[in-house]
Amino acid sequence: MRTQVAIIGAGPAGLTLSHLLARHGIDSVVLEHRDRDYVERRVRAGVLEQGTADLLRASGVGARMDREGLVHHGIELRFSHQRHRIPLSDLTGGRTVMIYGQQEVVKDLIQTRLAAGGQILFGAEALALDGLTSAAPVVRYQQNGERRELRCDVVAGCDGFHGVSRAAIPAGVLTVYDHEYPFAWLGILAAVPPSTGELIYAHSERGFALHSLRSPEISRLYLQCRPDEELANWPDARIWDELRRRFATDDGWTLADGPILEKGITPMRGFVAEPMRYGRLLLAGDAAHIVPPTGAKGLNLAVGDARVLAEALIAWYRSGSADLLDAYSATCLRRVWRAQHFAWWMTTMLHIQERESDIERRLRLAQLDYVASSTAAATTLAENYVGLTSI
Ligand code: RFL
Ligand code: PHB
Repeated sequence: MRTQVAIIGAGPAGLTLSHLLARHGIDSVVLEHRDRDYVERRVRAGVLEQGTADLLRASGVGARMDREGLVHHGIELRFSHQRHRIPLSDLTGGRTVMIYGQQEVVKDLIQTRLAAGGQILFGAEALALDGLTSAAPVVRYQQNGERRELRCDVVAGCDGFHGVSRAAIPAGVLTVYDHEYPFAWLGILAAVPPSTGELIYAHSERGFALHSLRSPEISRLYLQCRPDEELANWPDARIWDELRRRFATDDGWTLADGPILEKGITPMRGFVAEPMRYGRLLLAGDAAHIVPPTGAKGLNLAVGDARVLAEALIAWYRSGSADLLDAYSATCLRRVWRAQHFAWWMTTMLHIQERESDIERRLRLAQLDYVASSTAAATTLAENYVGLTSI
């Protein structure tokens, strides 16, 4: 089989890329290791930056998001039992975020691609990439127990952190920056109306907690835990009890509980591999970088990479100019490092560390107090959270 762009991975990066390319008549085949049901059910991110929502809308996949997604104009920071609203829209000239589950974005993109005759091969695992420094790369993959080849002009490695694409780059080419944060998030999806209209990022002496949501009936909550924590130690009652303690305020705010539909533990990591290109292989999304989820940036970076890569490939096919492709890695990395810093800043401001000193604890509270009371500091948070337009 032959295509113009071989895309490995049907996550947000790969699907967005395939969709944007198709709108400009560029042919791609998406290879996805998992089955369709699995990728459409995988619960992950929920916050779309204004620019991500705009891109989906402008490219014709935003209709259901606009019907079912929830537009938010602010978030709450909670610490020392007090609540502080960060008015995102007021601080950013009216920009907003959209609450819409990543798996809903994935569903919309898959449906649009298949309806347009696009090829997404589910259950197709890429095994090896060859000829990446030639003009005719080959992706070797396996589907239904059979080994096959996909020939192409370029390979887009959109296969997430554990995929084969980054691993196909010879040793010594990439510079890797990697940091494992000394904590994880225990996340739940619960069938209970959210106890809040806006997301709550809470810091308490027991650790971080986040109240997010998916719909008027479904809440999504997270709490900081140890990276080696086992779910078996967290029966539902303990989770709700711990969340209640971390969200406690002086004004008697209450957290409603309900049946837990899903729970999972996510380790937290900061990771960047540079450059995001090797010959005819271009990495996009989690294949090239991971951010801790506290900044709500991972999905947005994946979609951002896909946008930049689509523009570069469209220019290359149209005019033969490789200028944008040559600039691809540097263009993306500037935004990636901004997000990496923001995610680190939010994470260190909101989480507690084991064995931290009194001065570290007080410095964090001073930082939180500054963000809650200074327009300049709150604007820094707000413009990064909704997504910077200049980068
Ligand atoms: P994905 O979504 O991991 O998709 C990669 C796809 O590649 C497939 N694959 C292969 N296919 C074929 N052959 C192979 N050899 C393959 N190896 C892998 C996989 O099956 C998969 O389908 O990567 P992508 O597209 O780069 O998207 C990245 C995002 O998924 C990720 O950054 C976000 O989910 C991160 N994230 C958040 N991001 C946000 O912007 N806002 C948030 O609010 C947010 N919250 C989160 C998050 C991630 C979380 N977890 C679970 C890691 C909350 C959590 C809890
Ligand atoms: C989510 O709704 O899953 C979510 C929201 C905000 C974050 C991370 C995850 O920072």
